[in-house]
Amino acid sequence: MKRPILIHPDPRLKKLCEPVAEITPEIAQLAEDMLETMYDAPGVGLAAPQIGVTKRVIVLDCSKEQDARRPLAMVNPEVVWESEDLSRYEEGCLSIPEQYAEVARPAEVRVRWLGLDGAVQEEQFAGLWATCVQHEIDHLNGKLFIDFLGPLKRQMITRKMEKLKRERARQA
Ligand code: K1U
Ligand code: ZN
Repeated sequence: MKRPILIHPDPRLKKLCEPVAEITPEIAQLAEDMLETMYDAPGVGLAAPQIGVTKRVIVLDCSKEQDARRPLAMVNPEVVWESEDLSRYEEGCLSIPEQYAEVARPAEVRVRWLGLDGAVQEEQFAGLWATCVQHEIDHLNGKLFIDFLGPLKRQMITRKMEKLKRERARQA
């Protein structure tokens, strides 16, 4: 089931999310809903707090070909290694529509997570996959890409989002 995506500013997007103690059918359903919501948006990643669930679950698929999808669902993901060299990428966020800004992050990261089968997995990511997985893990810690920007730029984007939310509320 597709779920509505929260728009910044929203207190649920600023919360430290709780670790998942056990992979239950509810967690598997949450991941499935998140993937459906992400593909529909469309986006390349989504974190549970973006649909109002403050649990440490993310999904991503940065594959380029539509017919070679690689959906990944990660429970309790953590970066266990990061490269010293940084890469800059123009980031977007489904909770901050139509706003983009360059963010510098480690170019490569190694991530450990729990799969939906309960097994621990580990993989090294580069390129957009590395940028996206770091962006999604930041969401689990209440951090948005605009938190990397200066206060003026951040405030300008926040005001635009407040206006967008007022307009959407009027249309509803
Ligand atoms: O977390 C999110 O809000 C999802 C976000 C992930 C992301 C994108 C770019 C850099 C870092 C993290 C998005 O998916 S924004 C939409 C987007 O990038 C996209 C949309 C359609 C096709 C390809 C990309
Ligand atoms: Zn985001």
